[in-house]
Amino acid sequence: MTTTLIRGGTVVNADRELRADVLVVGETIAAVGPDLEVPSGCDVVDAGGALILPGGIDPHTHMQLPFMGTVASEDFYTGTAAALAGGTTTIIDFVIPSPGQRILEAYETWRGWAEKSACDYSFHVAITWWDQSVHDDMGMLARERGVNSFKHFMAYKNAIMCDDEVLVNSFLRAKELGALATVHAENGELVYRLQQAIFDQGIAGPEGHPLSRPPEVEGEAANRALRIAEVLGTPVYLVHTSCIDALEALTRARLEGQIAFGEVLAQHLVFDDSVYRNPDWDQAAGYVMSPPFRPKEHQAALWRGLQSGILQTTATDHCCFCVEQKRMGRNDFRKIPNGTSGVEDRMSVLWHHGVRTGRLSRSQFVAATSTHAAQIFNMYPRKGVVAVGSDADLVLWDPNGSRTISAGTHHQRIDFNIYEGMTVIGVPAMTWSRGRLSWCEGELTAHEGHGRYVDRPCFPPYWQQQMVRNASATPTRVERG
Ligand code: URQ
Ligand code: ZN
Ligand code: ZN
Repeated sequence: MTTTLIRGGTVVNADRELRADVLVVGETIAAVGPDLEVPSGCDVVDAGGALILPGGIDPHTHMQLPFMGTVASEDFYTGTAAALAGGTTTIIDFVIPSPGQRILEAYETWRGWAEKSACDYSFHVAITWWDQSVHDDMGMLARERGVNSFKHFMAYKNAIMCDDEVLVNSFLRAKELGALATVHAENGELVYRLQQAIFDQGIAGPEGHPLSRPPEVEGEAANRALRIAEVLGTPVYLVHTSCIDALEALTRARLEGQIAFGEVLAQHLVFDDSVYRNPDWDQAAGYVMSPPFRPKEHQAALWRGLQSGILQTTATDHCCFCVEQKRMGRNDFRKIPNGTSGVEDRMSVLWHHGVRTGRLSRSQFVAATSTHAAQIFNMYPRKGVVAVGSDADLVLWDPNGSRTISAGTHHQRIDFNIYEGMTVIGVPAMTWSRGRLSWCEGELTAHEGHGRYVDRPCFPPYWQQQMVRNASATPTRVERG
């Protein structure tokens, strides 16, 4: 069993910073404090004043996802290895059953794919259709497989889109189980019609993508999902919140005491819709993801959402399609596989554009890249904090180190990088996954199969009471009406 003492650093947790050494014994943090004794046979790492952070948690990835007629190029080994190179030590990916496919069968398939992961992983399970078997399988997954979050795509008509009947059935079931409903909030019917109208006008290039998914389309769906959750008393989590319209709906919900959370992608905080006007087709198509990148004013609002706590987590929606795959939509933007990369770049991008600009404190950075995701998805304090007894998922963070992001040097399995040429200050010097050094000063020593599945228990009865209280509040509202 290895023992490592990380000496002379500053531990940064979501609640505070402290000058402290960190002792790791095997896979667990054994001690945190100043001037720790050096056990015999212990490896000593001199932090040299650098920061010791909890390993990043990316609550939104899609490794090797079969989607839009192709398969995402990143697999669970290469993607988790790249995550470790960027300071992320846990991902939450998605089981996405085809409509009509037994949920449990899809879950077992994804579990098989993920066994090669180099860092720890968990799964949200998407509900893409409904019958009694879905109801029953949700119960089994929640009670026996550590699934406490069920995903709902309100976009992607004629594929994985949920209508209101599926949303209501599934949200109710999630509430019964003490689970979270997570949502991709775009009105898929409107997207479908707008895509058709724009294409019929002769706009076939990537510039048609954002035109077919304006902020109103996300705002409507976000508000609908939040209201359905409010009426039913189901805790809800909006993934990749990208615009003011969705942010306003989330703000209202939270101010009314609803159990509602929001996620923002690192890329939505730094890119705007000008990327789609690039005359180079491949360049513009590389940014096709949903929801699309927005006009700049939405970016500023998203930063304020993160600073003020309306948005709690950051993610990447890491879903890689190489240039050749993107070219499937060469003559029709509707056929460009939706998705962008970023699992290796999220932490540095957020440090550079968040902490170094003064938008986020170092503790807020830790909260947004690790702790909040651990708490919301019930992995805390096993994950998301540098504390005795927690998994030794640690990052030695060099706040002054820099790197220029490039497909030529990244570890992600994709032949371009949306951040190409961006120089960021703030980089992971070393990354440990459950005590195993996997990234050190530019050398990646990730180990295929090292990662473990993370059980995420459903929420305790107190949380369910909360939901009941919310639901019971509804009749009062009706009386007032
Ligand atoms: O919608 C998602 O989250 C998946 C299918 C990735 N693609 C994307 O454009 N966001
Ligand atoms: Zn999505
Ligand atoms: Zn996604």
